[in-house]
Amino acid sequence: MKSYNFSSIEESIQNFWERSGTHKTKNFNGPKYYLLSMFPYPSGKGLHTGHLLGYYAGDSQALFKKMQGYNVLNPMGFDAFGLPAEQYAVETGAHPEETTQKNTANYRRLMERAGLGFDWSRSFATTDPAYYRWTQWIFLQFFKSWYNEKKNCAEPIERLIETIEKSGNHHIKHWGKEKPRKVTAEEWKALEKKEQEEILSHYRLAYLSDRVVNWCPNLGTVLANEEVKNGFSERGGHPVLQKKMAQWALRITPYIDRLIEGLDRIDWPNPVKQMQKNWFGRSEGAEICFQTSLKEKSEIRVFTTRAETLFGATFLVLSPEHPMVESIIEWQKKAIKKGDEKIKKKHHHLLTYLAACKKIDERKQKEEKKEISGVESGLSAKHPITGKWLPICVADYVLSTYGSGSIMAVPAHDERDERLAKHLGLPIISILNENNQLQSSHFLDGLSIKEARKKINSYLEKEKLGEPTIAYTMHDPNFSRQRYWGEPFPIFYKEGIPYGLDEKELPLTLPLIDAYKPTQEGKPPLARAKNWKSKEGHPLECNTMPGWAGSSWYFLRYMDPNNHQHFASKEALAYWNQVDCYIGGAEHSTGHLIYARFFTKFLYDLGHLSFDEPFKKLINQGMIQGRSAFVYRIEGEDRFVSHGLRKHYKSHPMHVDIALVKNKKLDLEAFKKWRPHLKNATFVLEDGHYICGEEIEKMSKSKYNTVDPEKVFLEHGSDAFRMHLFFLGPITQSKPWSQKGLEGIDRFIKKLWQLFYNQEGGKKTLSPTSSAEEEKMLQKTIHAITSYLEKDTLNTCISQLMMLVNGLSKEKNLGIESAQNLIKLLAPFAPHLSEHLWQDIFEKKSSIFKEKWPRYDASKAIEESRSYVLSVNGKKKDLFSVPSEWNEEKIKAFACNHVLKKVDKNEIDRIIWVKNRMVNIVLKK
Ligand code: ANZ
Repeated sequence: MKSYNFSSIEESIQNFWERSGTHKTKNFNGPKYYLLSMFPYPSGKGLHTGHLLGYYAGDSQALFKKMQGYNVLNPMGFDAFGLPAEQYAVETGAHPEETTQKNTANYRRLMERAGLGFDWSRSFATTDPAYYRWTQWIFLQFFKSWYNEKKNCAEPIERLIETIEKSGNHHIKHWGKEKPRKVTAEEWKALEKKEQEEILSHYRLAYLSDRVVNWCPNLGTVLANEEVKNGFSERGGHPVLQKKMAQWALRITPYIDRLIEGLDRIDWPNPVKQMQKNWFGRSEGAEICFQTSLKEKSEIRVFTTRAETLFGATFLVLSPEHPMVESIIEWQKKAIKKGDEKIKKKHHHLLTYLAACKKIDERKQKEEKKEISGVESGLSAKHPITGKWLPICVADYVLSTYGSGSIMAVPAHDERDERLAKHLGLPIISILNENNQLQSSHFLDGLSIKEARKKINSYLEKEKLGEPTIAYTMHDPNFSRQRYWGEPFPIFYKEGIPYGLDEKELPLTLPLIDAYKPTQEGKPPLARAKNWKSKEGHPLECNTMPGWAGSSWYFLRYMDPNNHQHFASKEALAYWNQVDCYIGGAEHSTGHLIYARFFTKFLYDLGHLSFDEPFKKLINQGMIQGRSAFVYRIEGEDRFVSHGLRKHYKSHPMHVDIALVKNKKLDLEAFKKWRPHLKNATFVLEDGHYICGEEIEKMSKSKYNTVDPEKVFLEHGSDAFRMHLFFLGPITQSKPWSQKGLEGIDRFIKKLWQLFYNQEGGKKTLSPTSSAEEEKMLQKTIHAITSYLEKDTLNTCISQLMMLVNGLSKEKNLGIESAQNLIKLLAPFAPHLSEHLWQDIFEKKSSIFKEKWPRYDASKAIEESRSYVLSVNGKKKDLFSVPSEWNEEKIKAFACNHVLKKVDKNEIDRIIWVKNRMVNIVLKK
């Protein structure tokens, strides 16, 4: 081969890998390393450069670990349930599985073309029934478990039933907002099955709850918040209403403290840990009880983190959705009947206010403008200590989803309370003096804030007026979707009560249906299936699971993907254990990475895993940004001005396809072809060229700045692509694509090629020995690349390789050992080329990845030596050189040894050492 022909080399090496099973991983084979890249959703658009950066980074690490002697697991699969395939099905009637299979095959083809060393024998898609059988099985475990607060872990629901049978449920903590009915052991035994089930549902970790959802009647589906824009569906622009529906939820709340604690034990980027903490939004405070004059449900419990301000509370505020609001309306109606004119007015205000609050878009706008609004209800509540009556208001700055959905307003010390107090003309009492000590606060007067908080909290607890509480911003996530393309729930209903299917009946596969849309009555698509019933004829659940069901545990399945008895065998789980390094985009910081940790902790509680954190180390790859190109159209004309001459014209920029631009110069003919309506356009040139403007933006088709990986494979090869992506900058940073840099990599590869092949394509002769200079260069590079790989700084690995190749190019006759070490160092970064050189130059039959990573030998890496004059009694006798890092003692000893043949050791009186100059041996007189 005369010159580097990447396309034939890459093809034949990929065939070799496939034939010889180079990247296949066996279980239980020495020390392990589990490297995982986040699996993609196989969309119709195909792989993009950003994906590839992450996969390449993971792959190079995997290859490196392999050569270091680890048994490496580096798998890939597909997260294939989801909306785009379903939408396509709705539009075309094609089964989503067809689209999914087509896209999956395309992704795999591209990944193979990219030379990624995944073990495809372990691959699966979350849509495979053999996989989702276990997703359903895990859901059943959630359904069949509860959270035992005393043991702080999940347990089978049978343990709960045993406890209730013994001593009722009075002392058992439940986690939901709605309270379960409290029963004694005797009462429990007397209950009907249905009633018992109702109680248990308050404890199960998968449970049904009425949730307010975005319901779009025209589309007949529930939409995620992101799919609603200003009260209308993003797709189709139909009105969206808030509607209560029974939805499955997973009880994550009992796990939040453990999820926070676990963050201290994992090597993850700090921003991700912080984002998760913010998402949980843990806040320690107290709930304080206020009584109203209502007969039923007369109590309001407010959540506060500032209990010491209790004497500064001058009114209470309920969120518009607070259940007490309905009772207040009833109370108002009664008062109006009795002729209370004041309440009549307040009633009217309240109804108008509540109607306004239902319009989500208006509410959002208000939030953005930080406007405060609210109304007085006319009802009051009694201060638990002073007994004063405080007005109860309704205002939407109090969120129904946080704490208890109601607050005590302390307008002197809280800004929003103050604004509402002024708006409604309610009193403001300051309870802090200039020294920040409590005042106007009865038995708290004179105390510091900290002391006062402690005192009031213990007082409230003792008097049963309140209790310490922890509030979280995060809620139990909704696990139901009204869609077709998701896992069916292994649940059937008997007399309206949900029951789990027998595990032996799994997988419950998706039924065939006539159209992938809701029924006319607005039931989910699965309701269209004929005979969607359990074996006994009970109706099956018609919702399906959300996209994140399958992605929350997939890393466990790769360990043992073909197991039919269990989601993975105990041995495989114990051997592969945690993922050692997980690579993926930062957009998954809160969703996926919280749910995967949650599932892991749950499976750990049930004894299925021996670890409770899934990913030991996490790396977020940065984004590859696009380098957009612009032309400047002169206003009102079909004329364009070159970038440097813009100041002379009034013009506006227009994106131009980067394929038409080389070194900032626009190909005018190609441009006219690209935009035929501008074929008569003229151009104001500078130095004979049209120079485009440039800007770094997100890569996107609409900005004409995308880089098609297939084109790069075709024009430069995948090894060049990989090294170029690394060389762009640190993997964790976002950085712009550079076409020029890619050409630099081509030159580097060419230079490397020429170390081994002459102009005619013949192999160069290698010397049996390597020169000291070569060895020095190699050892330095081994040391550098090894430590950079450990630190994941792949960009510097490439520059080290470049320096090495430059250095070696100056040597006349490359030594065999140096050449072999060079190829090994190159292997994780240019796997095809290295494999080719290994087999062609050294006529090896087995893969380079079976070779050991070169070992750093410090003694050969000596940077420089120092020469010293050796004198005896001040007379110059000899010259000698020693490694520069030697210390005084070592040099003196060396010098002595040097002269010992000539003089007796006992004759030496003393030794004088002058740094970097001389050693003078003074003999006894
Ligand atoms: C009295 C008080 C006095 C408060 C004061 C603050 C300052 P974090 O730290 O975020 O947990 N609050 C409670 N529930 C709320 C809800 N559903 N919607 C809006 N605000 C709510 O904040 C807790 C504080 O936010 C609580 O403490 C409560 O107001 C308010 F000088 O109670 B505070």
